[in-house]
Amino acid sequence: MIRRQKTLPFAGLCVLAACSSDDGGEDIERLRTPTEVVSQNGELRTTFTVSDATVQVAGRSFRTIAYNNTFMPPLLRVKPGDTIYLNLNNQTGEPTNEHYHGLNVSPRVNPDATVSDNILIQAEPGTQVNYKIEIPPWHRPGLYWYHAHLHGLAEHQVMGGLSGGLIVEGLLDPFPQLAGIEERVLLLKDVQITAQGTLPDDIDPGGDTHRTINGQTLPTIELREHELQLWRFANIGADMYYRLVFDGHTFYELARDGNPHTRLVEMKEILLPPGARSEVFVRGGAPGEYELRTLDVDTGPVGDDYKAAKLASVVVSPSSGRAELPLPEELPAMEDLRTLPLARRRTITFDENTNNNTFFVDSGAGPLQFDPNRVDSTIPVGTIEEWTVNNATAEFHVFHIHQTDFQVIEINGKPQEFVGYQDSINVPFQATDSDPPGSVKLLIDFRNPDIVGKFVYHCHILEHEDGGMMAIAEVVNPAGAELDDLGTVFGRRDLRKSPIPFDRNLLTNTLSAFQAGTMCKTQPPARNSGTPRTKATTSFTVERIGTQTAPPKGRRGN
Ligand SMILES: [Cu+2]
Repeated sequence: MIRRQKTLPFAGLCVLAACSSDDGGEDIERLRTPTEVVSQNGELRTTFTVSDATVQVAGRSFRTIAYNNTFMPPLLRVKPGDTIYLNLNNQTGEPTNEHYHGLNVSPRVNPDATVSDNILIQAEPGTQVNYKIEIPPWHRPGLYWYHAHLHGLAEHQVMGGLSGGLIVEGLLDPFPQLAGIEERVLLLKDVQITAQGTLPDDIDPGGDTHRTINGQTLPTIELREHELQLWRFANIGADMYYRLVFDGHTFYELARDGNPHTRLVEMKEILLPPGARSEVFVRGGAPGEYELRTLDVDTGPVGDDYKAAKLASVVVSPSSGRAELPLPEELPAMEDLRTLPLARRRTITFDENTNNNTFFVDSGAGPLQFDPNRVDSTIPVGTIEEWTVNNATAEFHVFHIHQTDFQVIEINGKPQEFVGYQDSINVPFQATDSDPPGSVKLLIDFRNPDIVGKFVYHCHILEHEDGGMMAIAEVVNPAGAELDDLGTVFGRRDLRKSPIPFDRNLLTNTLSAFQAGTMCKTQPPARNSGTPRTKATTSFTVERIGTQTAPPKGRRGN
């Protein structure tokens, strides 16, 4: 179903025609909401065909791979309790897959051979994967996103366009007095385009880029004096940071990463690392034209310098004369995880070798590059854990964990007030070799039984993730300790509630797909050696599900 496009009448946009874009965009245009696909009767059904495509970005032709031939694919809208049936049909010459970023859902393969939010499965060229994502009825409302998450190709595929928005409805339900206020989805997606109209072979995250909102360059956003609007920002690009400001205005953040806050957080600027979302109220100031901008972000001595840039014009028109809607004073309570028993403390360290651009996570067994066949952290379901995430490098990294959320309790040793949860956090860099590493302390919630299985935590700067800065978490069910690998993949709960007969062949094929593949050689970081800026080499041998492939392998030890 395609939703209506809501626009405010506004005369005078033509006077803005003097605005020019150093990105090459020429047309002044209103911000558009992406095409929407909305769930019906508890189900959202759609097909994404991934194919070679020529799309228009910033007034240029860009040859890339895209979902359904569009740089900005549909915004998916679901309600808590809904099921997403997404058929990913891969018509390109390279493998791909789909991650449903931020959703608290199963990471497994379903008993009917559909796939839940499992990034260890991929669609080979010419094949498809049928995703079935069951969103629990208690799921927190907010802005999420989906994107390709194939180790070694994630940066290229996401920057090329394989990312879009996803909303779990209900964020404003606690505030009936705000029903019907204007809601703007602002999906920030940057892309580098060569003179030949393609992505660079070797993306330098700090290279010249086109910044778009909902795929548009320098759109115009309309707002009235005193009007309250909900702006929903998501950074759905590959590597870039944003530091958002709206000149002359204040943001009142009510949710982060799809997690409602316990109180509004007043902000003049929003730091939005790759993958993060921020949902804010804004109120129109005096009539006039303003800029929505991103400020300069320097990610550290060996990092990238993202230059300040205008992202949109905001035109505030005179008040409609209607009564001003007050900001909500009370937000629903959330559980402060500090009040719960702690099962375990861990230290996770991000490390890197800047000489050959290789990236590592130390989960307690030394600095290692990603290996899909190794479990780096085993976690009993039903627990809260405290993770100290260290950054032993001279640039920012972004800690993100799949399937769940966390509470940030300290940043560089400084206690943090509890205002809600998030799924991504910037980890400060180590200032000098003699300083302690940059550090964040998190309480991570592993209580949801739906998340039993294997999933990943990683740096969400996708260059770093592709270069090895990712690790596997396995949430296990101690009561199911006798389960073999099949049970671990599928989860005892699902086997019990499965409405279809147990199919051993299906399970075996899926398991072999799950186990196959040596994606990254594990090697320790060798500082000050190697050649500069060489991509980690990667091969892909994980098979799609549903085909007869390699014989099933035996049980692995952890
Ligand atoms: Cu990183």
